[in-house]
Amino acid sequence: MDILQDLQNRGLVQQTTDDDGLRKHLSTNQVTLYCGFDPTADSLHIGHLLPIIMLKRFQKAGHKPIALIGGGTGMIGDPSGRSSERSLNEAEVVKEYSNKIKDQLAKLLNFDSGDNAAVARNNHDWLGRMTVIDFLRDAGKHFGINYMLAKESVSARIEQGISFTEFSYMILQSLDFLKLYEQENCTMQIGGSDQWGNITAGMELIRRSREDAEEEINVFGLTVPLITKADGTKFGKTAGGAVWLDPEKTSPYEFYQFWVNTDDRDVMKFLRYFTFLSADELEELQQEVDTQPEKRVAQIRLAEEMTRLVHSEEALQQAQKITESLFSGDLKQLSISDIKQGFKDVPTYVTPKEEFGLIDLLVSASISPSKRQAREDIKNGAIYINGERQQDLHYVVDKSDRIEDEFTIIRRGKKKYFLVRFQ
Ligand code: 485
Repeated sequence: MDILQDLQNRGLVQQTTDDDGLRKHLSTNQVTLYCGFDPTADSLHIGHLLPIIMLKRFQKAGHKPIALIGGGTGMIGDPSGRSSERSLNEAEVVKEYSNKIKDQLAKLLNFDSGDNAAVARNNHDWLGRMTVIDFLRDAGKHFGINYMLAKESVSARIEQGISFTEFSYMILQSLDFLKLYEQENCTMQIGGSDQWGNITAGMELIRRSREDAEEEINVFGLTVPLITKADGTKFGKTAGGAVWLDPEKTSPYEFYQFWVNTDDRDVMKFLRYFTFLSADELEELQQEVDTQPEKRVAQIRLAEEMTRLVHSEEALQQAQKITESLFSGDLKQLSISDIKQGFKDVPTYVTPKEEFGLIDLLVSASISPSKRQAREDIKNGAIYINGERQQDLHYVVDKSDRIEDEFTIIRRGKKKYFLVRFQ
């Protein structure tokens, strides 16, 4: 099956500029394609994952991906999909973000795998050197104002207002496509559906600026769909905010849990979108969802595939160990690093006290609603300190109960965990 058909079957193609032309182009050439990432934060997030995996899919099919870091465009700000003007970051900040994002992309894409190894480029290398005269003479002349005003990224902002800076952004992204076309024979750009206008503007610039060259110009654009969820909430957001690819910002355990929590109605779609599982494997998982959804076999498989892909096999195993220990209440097998990951979002009570009577602690930390209830909880055997049941009403929580001299884990009932942090 050809790659485009596989992508279409998976529901991964929102739009292409020419389906038949692209299918032919991909079947007769090793195609160099690119996707751009602007360094607007110190990490990529889960919203970037689909285009990255898309690059990988093309690479697996023998084509050559370029990951473009927007060191130059990140200084300007893409208005696409945004209802208000962005605030600008300092040059050093953009540079620092660029380096971090480049390292993340290097981890995810094979930067050294033979003849179709992925490469990274940074558009600051050419945009940063361009003079304003060249910009206006060579690029600006090819862009009609009416054409630019008609682009969704601009027209959607007319009422609210848009600076000349963001208005001009599409010309910069177009210059990138032209540059990569001329220097690396890059003939295809991919991105999310908000990038359609910028991608087609680039194709237009390539055609216009190569008019005299009398070559046949075969360039293409492809966008991936916006990911929607059955419950209507936004994909990639949790109570704790965005799901980042940087393990320091979103731990592998949290990342794993994010996927495990996928709705039954979404899980097959996400497996098709994000994993490389075959049609047969997908079919088997579909059976699981249909016949015994409570086992969450598909969700667990999704979480495994994604955690392994973005982090590592070791990180996956750690995430699974934490998940099992928290579920069974057996905390003894957890290391300090496990505990820090697993308990990051658990309600935490901070106290300067050296020691605390258990009943008082349960009430002060809002673990039990009242002293009376706290006594009941202890007597009933519902209270666990660091995984061990404590039924002594007069128990005093002190230094000896602290893990790493810092915190104590209290559990009430089967699954409610709390942290007490001593300062
Ligand atoms: O030549 C290019 C220079 C910069 C870019 C693309 C080509 C970046 C692009 N303008 C952009 O803003 N992309 C977003 C980003 O960087 O966060 C997101 C898109 C999303 C998807 C993702 O990047 O909003 O649809 O393309 C990879």
